[in-house]
Amino acid sequence: MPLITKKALAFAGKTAIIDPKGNYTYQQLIDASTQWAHRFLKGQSDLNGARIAFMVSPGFDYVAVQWGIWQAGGVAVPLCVTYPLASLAYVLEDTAAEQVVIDAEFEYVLLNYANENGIIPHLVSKPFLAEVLSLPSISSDRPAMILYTSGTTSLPKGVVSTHANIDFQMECLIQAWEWKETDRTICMLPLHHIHGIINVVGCSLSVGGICEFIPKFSEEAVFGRLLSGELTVFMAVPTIYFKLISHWDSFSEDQKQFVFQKLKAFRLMVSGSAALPVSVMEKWHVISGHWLLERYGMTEIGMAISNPFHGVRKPGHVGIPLPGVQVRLMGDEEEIKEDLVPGEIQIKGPNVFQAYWNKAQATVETFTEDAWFKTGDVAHLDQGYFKILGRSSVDIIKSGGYKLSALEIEEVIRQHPNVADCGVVGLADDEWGEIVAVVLVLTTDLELSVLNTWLRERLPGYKVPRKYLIQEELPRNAMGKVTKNDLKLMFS
Ligand code: MLC
Ligand code: AMP
Repeated sequence: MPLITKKALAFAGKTAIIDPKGNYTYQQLIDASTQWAHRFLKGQSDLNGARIAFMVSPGFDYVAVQWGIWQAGGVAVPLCVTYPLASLAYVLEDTAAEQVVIDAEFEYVLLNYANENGIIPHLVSKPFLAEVLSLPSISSDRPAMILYTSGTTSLPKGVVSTHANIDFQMECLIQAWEWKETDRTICMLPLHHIHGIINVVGCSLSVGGICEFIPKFSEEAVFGRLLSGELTVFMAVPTIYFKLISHWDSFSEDQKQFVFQKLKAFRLMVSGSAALPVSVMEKWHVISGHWLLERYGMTEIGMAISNPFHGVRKPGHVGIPLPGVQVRLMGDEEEIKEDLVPGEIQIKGPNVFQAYWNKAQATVETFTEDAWFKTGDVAHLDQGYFKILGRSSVDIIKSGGYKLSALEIEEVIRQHPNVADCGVVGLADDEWGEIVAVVLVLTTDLELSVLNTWLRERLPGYKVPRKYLIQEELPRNAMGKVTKNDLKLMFS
């Protein structure tokens, strides 16, 4: 039985969640999730690891469904609420989801597909009242969640985390960042990735705090809540800080003073999921009086490295290993111990995921022989602090905090009948970290707006290229391989 649902009992009468539909206590969360568990079980005693997908807007219903799946012994598969059907279908097929929960606003996207493909749909809009019976006892080594992440393979891989992984990932942040029952935070991040799921919602509800949700990020909505004087913790990706800073630039001097007073009162402000530019960290300090706490993580491992809650938060550095997480830097032959020598970050500990779903070979390949997880991120040490220098694969792009695979995007683009070949790269960008760009070789003329619309039906918006360049051919090296660095240069 997951720690989080057990802990919730201790805070039963307290407010847990505030979302656009209302305020909800921990008791309501427990009751609703118990109902969902029975709805999934349909009289069985245990789901025994069946995958239950859900396309539910961030808020009370999302958490109730997630806890319901866990209480019933299922594996939670959260779906991105902005995915086109093709991307949703990939996840549903790959996990062989048996049941899917669909929020009212997404019925038009998914209900027909579920019915046609033998997946039992549950509509959030249809109330359900079950007789409350006993629920299975779930050991912590059982799989709890599958999140999809893009990597060096073309199609996204499902990352299977156990209950023990998730509990540890939350516990180590609660300890390191001193989460408290009195904390109140806001979630505007998508809930198909760990940043929102573990760091924001999971930690907040594990300590009996209040988690507010806004359905979609906007600078106005987030500033509105930041200035309420009610929040204590704020976590976001660098792109969000960049956007908030741009918005703040338009404020009057009096408004800026007011903003400073309100933000200064926060207990903690965190940035992660992509490199935090030093300029953003410094400007946010002017705006709020806070040195943002930058940390480093990954879907497969939760958080691994963090600047200290107390102590120096070093700009441009991601900090020191979190409690209980082992981190090493590996060179070509041996572990690197000296400062300023680059190596791959490798991780060991109870935070590390169990396996890639149905990909035994990829799972084996991502671990060293002595069982360290290979992140593919390159860093060096600088007086005890890790500094991320880049990634070992040029095909991985981070845009707006999302990890994208150039290979996946290329494969989709190549399916267009007018495209002979293409090469996708990430270009450095102040706001998004990187933006997706593509060099196209066409068979016949093609309106780029037509291609863009075609791609939006097949890829989520954040994977669709922002820059296009048409060329006669792609640059290749002596081995005939497309040289991505030359592709990048074409855009400069
Ligand atoms: C959107 N736009 C982009 C873009 N995404 N432009 C360039 N690159 C991108 N990636 C453009 C759209 O075309 C549109 O422009 C405008 O921005 C608004 O689009 P939107 O879809 O409404 O975007 P918005 O809601 O503003 O999204 C920005 C965001 C979002 C930063 C809130 O990207 C986000 O939620 N990112 C967080 C992802 C996350 O949680 N990652 C964590 C992964 S876990 P126009 O011109 O059409 O209006 C992980 C591990 C760890 O990484 O360590 O945490
Ligand atoms: P994801 O696979 O979506 O979980 O993304 C994980 C990747 O995000 C890591 O492998 C890093 O490349 C990147 N990342 C996360 N946090 C940071 C950070 N603070 N600085 C630089 N890169 C980061």
